[in-house]
Amino acid sequence: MAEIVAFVLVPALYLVALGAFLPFVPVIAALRGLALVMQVLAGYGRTLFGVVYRRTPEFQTLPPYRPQDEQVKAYRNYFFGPAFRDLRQLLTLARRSYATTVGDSFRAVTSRQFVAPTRHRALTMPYGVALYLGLCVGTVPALALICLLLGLHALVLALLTAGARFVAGALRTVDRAVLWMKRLRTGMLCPHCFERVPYPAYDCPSATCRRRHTDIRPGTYGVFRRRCECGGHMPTLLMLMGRNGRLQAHCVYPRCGKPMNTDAGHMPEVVIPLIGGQAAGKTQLMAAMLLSLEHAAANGGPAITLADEESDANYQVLREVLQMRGHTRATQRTLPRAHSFVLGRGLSQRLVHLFDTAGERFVDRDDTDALRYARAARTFVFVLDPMAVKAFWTRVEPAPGPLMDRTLGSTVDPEEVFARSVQAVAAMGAPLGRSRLAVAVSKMDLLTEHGLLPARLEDSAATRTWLRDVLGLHSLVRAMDLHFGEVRFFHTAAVTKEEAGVDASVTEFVAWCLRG
Ligand SMILES: Nc1nc2c(ncn2[C@@H]2O[C@H](COP(=O)(O)OP(=O)(O)OP(=O)(O)O)[C@@H](O)[C@H]2O)c(=O)[nH]1
Ligand SMILES: [Zn+2]
Ligand SMILES: [Zn+2]
Repeated sequence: MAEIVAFVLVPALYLVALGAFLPFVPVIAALRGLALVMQVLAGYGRTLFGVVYRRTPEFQTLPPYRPQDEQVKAYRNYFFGPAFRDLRQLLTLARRSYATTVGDSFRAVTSRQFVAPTRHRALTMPYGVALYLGLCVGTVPALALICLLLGLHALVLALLTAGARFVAGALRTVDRAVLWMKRLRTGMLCPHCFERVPYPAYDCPSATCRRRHTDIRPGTYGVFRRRCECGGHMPTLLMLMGRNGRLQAHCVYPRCGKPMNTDAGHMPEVVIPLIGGQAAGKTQLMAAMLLSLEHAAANGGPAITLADEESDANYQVLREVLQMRGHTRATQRTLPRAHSFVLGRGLSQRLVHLFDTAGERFVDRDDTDALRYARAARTFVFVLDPMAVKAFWTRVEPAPGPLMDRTLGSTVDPEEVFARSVQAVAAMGAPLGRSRLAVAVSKMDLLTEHGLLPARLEDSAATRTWLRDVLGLHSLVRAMDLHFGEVRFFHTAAVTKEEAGVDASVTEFVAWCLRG
């Protein structure tokens, strides 16, 4: 009887039970398959969150972009490197997570239903087979879904990267257009090395950092602003710097690197070199020009602010000298420093660089190539000391008396200085034919004092005639007309008058130089 039960009834009942279980197999398999898909998806979600947000070590498979490893010590913009790194990490980790989830699921079924079941194997094995079936079926849509999500991630990333690059490019173009409009297409002038700086370098604004950023424009290190290694933020464009948020600009040339004017790049620049022999009166004339502009500003004219501390300090010394009627120190023969000032307000603001060149420079041939800045100039000033012309002492009527102090005059022949400087400046590629020349006949107060000036010397034509006919400077005047597009003659007395400020001759001269 026992045999009948064991070998006939039980197997028969088991087969009937299996038959009854069979319709449930697809349901169980489908549910297990679905559960696997959900498990894989949850794993992907965790990986994505970890890679993109938490960024803890277990979610890092590639070395990060660190500012200290960069050429420029700043954090990269997410879409210029880090985003692609994230995608690659996500790919690696999502693959690992998928393999782990699927593997673990199979292993769990094997151990719970086949190797170490809690009930009789006859009961667990059919269930285990159904689960296997579900897992096998589930791996396919799970994998497809992960691939789809990764593909979507890559697509969104590609679009955003393209967008970020486009915005950066557009901002650079707009910035360039703004510079173009400010006539700074070829860059700004460095008042130390006199090179044109296409785009200045800027120091990080945080007081404890001061790392230098050579090219802050939108790109790898930020679209609208960049983050320095120290964590401080800085704008990426000149036009994004507010009036009070202007950063200190620096020259980009390695042998210079000195600070430029803070206003550099924010307004058009005007370069006016003062050319003339030693002691012709360039320094004093420049001081008088600045003082005259200052007086004009005080009386409702365009506002003037000295553009940097050095210009300001130099000018204070000059002003005192001028007011004491003392004598300016001979310009030191290091490269001349521009006296830079901002003239006007709002949109009409201009950064004016007056270059007072050391007199010897035009006599010493080797030195003339230091006049690089003259390339940027469209208005030149030639300071002509009549006392440096030999004919002055013999041909002027009435003849200069013994009271006239000859030591006040320059000893360098103006014709020679003019010829040399024109040659040097033209060799540097300055378009003299399209430039204007203001000839300032200096020290006129001394001549007036000694009654050596003709009564009518008001306008340019009269001064020209005087130079030509009385001082015999025919060839010099002709050479000026030949080389320059426009030439105008002024007589200047770079002296102050108690109440009226600077002599009127300087006011008129300055107005012409800064016109246009
Ligand atoms: N009275 C009078 N003196 C002047 C005038 N301009 C210059 N001087 C004097 O002439 C001398 C030379 O003037 P500077 O302005 O130093 O000449 P500079 O051309 O700058 O000379 P360097 O610096 O050597 O290139 C100084 O003693 C000035 O005081 C002027 O308009 N009137
Ligand atoms: Zn420089
Ligand atoms: Zn910093």
